[in-house]
Amino acid sequence: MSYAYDDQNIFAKILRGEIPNTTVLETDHSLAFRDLYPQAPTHVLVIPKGAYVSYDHFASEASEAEIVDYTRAIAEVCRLEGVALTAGDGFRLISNAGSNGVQDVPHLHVHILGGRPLGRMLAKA
Ligand code: DGP
Repeated sequence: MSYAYDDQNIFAKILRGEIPNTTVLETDHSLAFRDLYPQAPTHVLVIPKGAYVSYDHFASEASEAEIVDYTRAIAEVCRLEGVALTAGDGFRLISNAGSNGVQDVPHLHVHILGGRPLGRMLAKA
């Protein structure tokens, strides 16, 4: 079965310029912008410009150029936000997928969270 991508999702609209965003970094294949509802002092979303639903979709089907660009963009945002381990106190990278992952926006995004201690990875259900 193939991955189904809905081009009416909010991040597709951001990529088309239909909805504003606060950009942190733009590269050939990736865009990083501030989360509208930040849950930590640093809360940046990084998305590929291509139409990918989830991390497994991207990792399976994206070109090597897209994968390299996206991976490096994430590292660059960590550096720009001062949370990279070269100078900062660290961060958490989260990518939710599907209903069990509680993914609200069906366009691949990683959350980069930092700027305060983030507690344990998962709350007890
Ligand atoms: P997730 O549950 O992993 O799909 O997270 C989606 C995130 O997207 C959530 O933290 C809030 C954020 N978000 C939703 N709508 C917008 C928007 O219009 N602009 C921005 N910048 N972020 C949004």
